[in-house]
Amino acid sequence: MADTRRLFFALDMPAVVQRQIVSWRAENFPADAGRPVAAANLHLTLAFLGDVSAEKQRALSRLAGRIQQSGFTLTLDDAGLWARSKVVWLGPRHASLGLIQLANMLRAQAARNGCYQSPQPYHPHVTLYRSVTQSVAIPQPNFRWQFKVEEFVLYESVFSQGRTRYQPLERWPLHN
Ligand code: 2AM
Repeated sequence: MADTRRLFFALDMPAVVQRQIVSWRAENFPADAGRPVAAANLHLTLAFLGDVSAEKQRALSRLAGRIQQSGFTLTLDDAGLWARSKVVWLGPRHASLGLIQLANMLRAQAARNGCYQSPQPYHPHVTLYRSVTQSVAIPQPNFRWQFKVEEFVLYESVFSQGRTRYQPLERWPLHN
């Protein structure tokens, strides 16, 4: 679409956790399990906005800046397969209240500004593989990655030269 950008709000992951996830993935899945998400692209989406005009981006960005919320701890201790969307994911077994509140706020602001929001409940997750092969088995989640979330980020999804890259556009702190 002309003059729009594909945007989403998400949580960044510390580079050290991205690396640990990628080595766990290499040790626990066969090479042909699916299309692995690049380490630098591992993130947890809060609200997907779709293709957004500059004007709508400004409005959503202003609203995001008004959010007053405390930081929280994110724990990734679960993994699963969504067979229909052919995705292998990591996520929290129990999402913290802070995470759910932040995602709900951003999703509500997006919906009020005309960004379609799926009626499906919010399932916080980090996509690990796309286009998974039918037979992929999910290993026991024998991991527990945990980190403090102190900001959230507006990303643009940029597709060029056959690759998708997530470009951070703006960041907002969560308060202590
Ligand atoms: P996914 O990893 O589960 O595919 C950038 O594409 C981010 O936005 C990804 O985290 C992706 O989630 C999410 N996303 C893409 N399309 C979406 C949609 N229609 N609804 C919700 N999230 C979406």
